[in-house]
Amino acid sequence: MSLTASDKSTVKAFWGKVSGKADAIGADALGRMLVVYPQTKTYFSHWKDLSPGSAPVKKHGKTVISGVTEAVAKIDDLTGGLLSLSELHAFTLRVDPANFKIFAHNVIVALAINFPADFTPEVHVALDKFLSAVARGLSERYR
Ligand code: HNI
Repeated sequence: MSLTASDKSTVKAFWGKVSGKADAIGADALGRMLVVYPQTKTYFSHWKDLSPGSAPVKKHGKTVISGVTEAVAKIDDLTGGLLSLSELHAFTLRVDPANFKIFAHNVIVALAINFPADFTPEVHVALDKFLSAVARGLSERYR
């Protein structure tokens, strides 16, 4: 299902509220993913500590969520906007694209927990569609 104009403005408005806490959201989402879906740990085996709240989880959480923030800015052309990141994950990092959906789920959980009042069903569906579109964009270079 593609993002409607209303979904896009809902995502942008919500992200405006979240942006001050984006780094913490990224770290929370990444830490959760590594615990709940331990198969994702293989990509980060070069880190010293993969537990929630560890230095590398915080650092990389910040990196990944800044990619999501960029995607919000490029919401009208996610396929084009995410091409180089897709290329990196496909050919250099060799991340199985199934993991993009897993990460999206963890971002949703982290957002719902940290912004319970703002996380209305309308925000939930708009974010779900947006993060699915991000996962699709990141998967573009795999085929
Ligand atoms: Ni991802 C590096 C963005 C999902 C594994 N990733 C990055 C970087 C960005 C980024 C930005 C840094 C690029 C650079 O150095 O130029 N990653 C994103 C985004 C998503 C995502 C926006 C999803 C929304 N990445 C994932 C997932 C996995 C993943 C789901 C694996 C489970 N990414 C990596 C790995 C690296 C990485 C591995 C390199 C990290 C390192 O420490 O070397």
